[in-house]
Amino acid sequence: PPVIHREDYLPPAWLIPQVLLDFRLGVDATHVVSTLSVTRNPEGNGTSTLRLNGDQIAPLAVRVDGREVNDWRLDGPDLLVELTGEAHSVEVETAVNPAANSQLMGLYASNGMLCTQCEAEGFRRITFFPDRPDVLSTYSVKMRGDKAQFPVLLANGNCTATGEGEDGTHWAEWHDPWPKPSYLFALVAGDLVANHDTFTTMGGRKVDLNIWVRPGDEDRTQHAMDSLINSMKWDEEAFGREYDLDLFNIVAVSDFNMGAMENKGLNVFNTRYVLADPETATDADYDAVEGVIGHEYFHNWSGNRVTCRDWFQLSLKEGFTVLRDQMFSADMGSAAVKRIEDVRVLRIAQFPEDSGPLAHPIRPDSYQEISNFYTATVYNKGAEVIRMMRTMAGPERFRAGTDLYFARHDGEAATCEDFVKAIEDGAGLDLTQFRLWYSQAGTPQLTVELDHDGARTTLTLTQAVPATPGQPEKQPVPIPLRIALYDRDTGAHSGEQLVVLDKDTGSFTFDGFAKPPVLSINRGFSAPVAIDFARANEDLVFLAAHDDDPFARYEAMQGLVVQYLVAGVSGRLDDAARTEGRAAIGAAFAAVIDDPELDDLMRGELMILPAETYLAEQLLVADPGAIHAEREALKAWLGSECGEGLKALHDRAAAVPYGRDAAARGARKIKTQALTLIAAGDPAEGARRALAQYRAADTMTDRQGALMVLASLDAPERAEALADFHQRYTGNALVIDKWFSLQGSAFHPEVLEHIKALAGHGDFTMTNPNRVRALYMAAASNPVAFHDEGGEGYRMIGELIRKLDPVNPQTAARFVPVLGRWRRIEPVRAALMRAELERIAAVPTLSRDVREQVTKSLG
Ligand code: B3K
Ligand code: ZN
Repeated sequence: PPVIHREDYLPPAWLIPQVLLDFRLGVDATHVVSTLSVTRNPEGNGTSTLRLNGDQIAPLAVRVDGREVNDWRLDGPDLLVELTGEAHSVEVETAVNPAANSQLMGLYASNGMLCTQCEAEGFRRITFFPDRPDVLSTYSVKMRGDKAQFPVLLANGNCTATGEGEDGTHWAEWHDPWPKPSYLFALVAGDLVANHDTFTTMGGRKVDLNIWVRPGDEDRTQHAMDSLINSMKWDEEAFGREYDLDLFNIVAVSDFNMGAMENKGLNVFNTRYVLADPETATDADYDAVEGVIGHEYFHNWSGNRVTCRDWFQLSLKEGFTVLRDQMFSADMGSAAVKRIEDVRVLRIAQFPEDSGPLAHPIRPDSYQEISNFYTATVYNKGAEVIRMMRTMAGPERFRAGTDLYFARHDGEAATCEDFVKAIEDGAGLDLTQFRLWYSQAGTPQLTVELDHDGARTTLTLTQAVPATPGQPEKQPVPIPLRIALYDRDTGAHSGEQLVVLDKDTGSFTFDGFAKPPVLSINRGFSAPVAIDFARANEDLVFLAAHDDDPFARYEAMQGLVVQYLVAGVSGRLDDAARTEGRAAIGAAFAAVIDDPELDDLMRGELMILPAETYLAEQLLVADPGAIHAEREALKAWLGSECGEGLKALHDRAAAVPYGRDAAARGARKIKTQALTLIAAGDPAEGARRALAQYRAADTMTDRQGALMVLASLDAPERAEALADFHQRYTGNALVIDKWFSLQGSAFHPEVLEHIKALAGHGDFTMTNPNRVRALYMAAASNPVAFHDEGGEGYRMIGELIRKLDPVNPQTAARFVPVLGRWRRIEPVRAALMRAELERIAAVPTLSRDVREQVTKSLG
């Protein structure tokens, strides 16, 4: 497949100021007439050929200025039309079969309704069009369909007219006044009901808000509506951004490739990010709904009003919008906990990407299939990069920078460079060297040394950006580090400072400490780097107890555990070191369990042990079996060492009544954290308590937490609870997803057998991405299942990829990176993983999506 390079960008030869779309809707056949006003782009190359992209569609008729023409040509999937003048009307007819569209890109059917997904290149599966984000048009849409089958007809913008047709049909016309690229087009037709509310913007515009769901689901939409209203208000206050239409529609669909889509005025959502009530959604689900509703809403400015010039600029909208949704969620709840969660996601999902065969800069240089670049790097590292600019500028100057960015580029298709320039000009920063964060892949490795001599303390920092595919040599990047130095005796520091390391190595000196101070570094995770700093357990215990930066406190706890476990799996722990390491962790843990100053949400965070993938990341070559065993052994030790404290914590939390406030949510969080460790230390006690928690549960948080613990136990209570759960929630797809997922993630000795049985269960289907992910993403992230010594887990994922690829290539490609990690895994497993990739590569009919990921993973 051809490789597309960022350097080859050329402006479009033709522009399309206006589009008229006429749909005759049917689940098996939808007929589309598209009328484009076409004008020559003065900035284009002057060609007379109009290239309209297509994908698995055929032109039924082509008309230029009203007359049918026959001299059009096909170039692969694209339609080429010769134009003689400067401006023409070009009309193309196509027909598509939504029911047969299992890729869920373009126009497809989901539960009898019709909906669209166009980002990045789905519009070309509906009609022929210059399907690139720098062609902006105003859209008028007319759709006609059976009134009983499709009582609700929605598209972008405002509804301008409706009417009844003959033989039970009706129609609606929609007009979106804001020019947009084709990837933001959307249409929905189906039997839907709305939760309706209104919002009045800061400028006094009254906006109608609707959250559309299938009849019966409307009682689970209030949290989404509250989140939407909070988002609209927050964006006015935090970024000065006001909504710009009289209507905002959200539609929930069950078959969806990702989380949600920010189509102008008509966001389409995966049901899992809309529907929530205490009986069926966990507290984490509530947070995810709030975050995704915010994310898509914020795209209205960062993405829609200012869009991307080309897909290499994806992080322009995604990195910035992730930062905005993170800031929003931080303001809505606990900022400290939110930061810890975001860093955990970055470390689990993005660090491995950055150190593997698929590593790419946040602004990639080339791609074969753009769908493969909706990654944790573009999204989450992209957000971290912009967050660093904010840290260096401070909040007010950063805001001046974003104001300038929106003012300068409103209505345009912009580049990452435009964003950096606007922040540079508006915030008054010199970002010359900082731009390397956009062009270099790889997580910078920072080595820290702290020397104390007399009254002078010297901090020496050394950075190295690792080589990544296609980038053997790297330059040093500016690394902004928030630091504090603690006096050991007073337990206080004299103020936080920002140091920026912009060379390979740099030294910073500090005076006034009689004894060597304790360094708190990268506070708030001010830079997305990996830190190598060998420190005494004593210092980490000190910070875990004293640090006034909550992230740094969490980091100290993690550091204690990471140092211990990594030493353990590397065979570097003799009996004495093991005893000392455990004692330090046990003491820190006991302090966390008891500390009356801690709120329970934060306590719950501090009790989460580092993930196995993150531990593997610390090793050049990892043995997943050894990591799992060492981590489980520590859990068991902690569970019995702190057993009494954990049981008391579990009892206290179980007595807190239901509420949505931080205290009640915190209680639910520590309830399951405590239960997990109790079960590790004493499985029988764990099973007993888990079953009691399961039976008494008045929320999904408690019920799922208990069931998760039971699912990993070889106890009689396990089967009983799993059967009850399935029967209780039959018919509720999102909860049945949980049932699949928690069995796929279980650390159960027979988990592979369980997964095989679940794949044959009547509720399993390959055509629903949520269901596929529920079972198989759980399996692929479960070290016991995936890294099974005999290679059974690798074969299972390999087989899934081969089976899923013809159905839904985008979702299939998402499973390749776990196998692509083989170079960092011990040789026996590595060979099995590689063999599985080769088996996939041998399939001649692979999609472009899977082909690109597999080739790069083997390369
Ligand atoms: N912009 C969409 C992602 C579309 C992915 C298409 N493969 C969702 C989001 O980031 O808001
Ligand atoms: Zn986004």
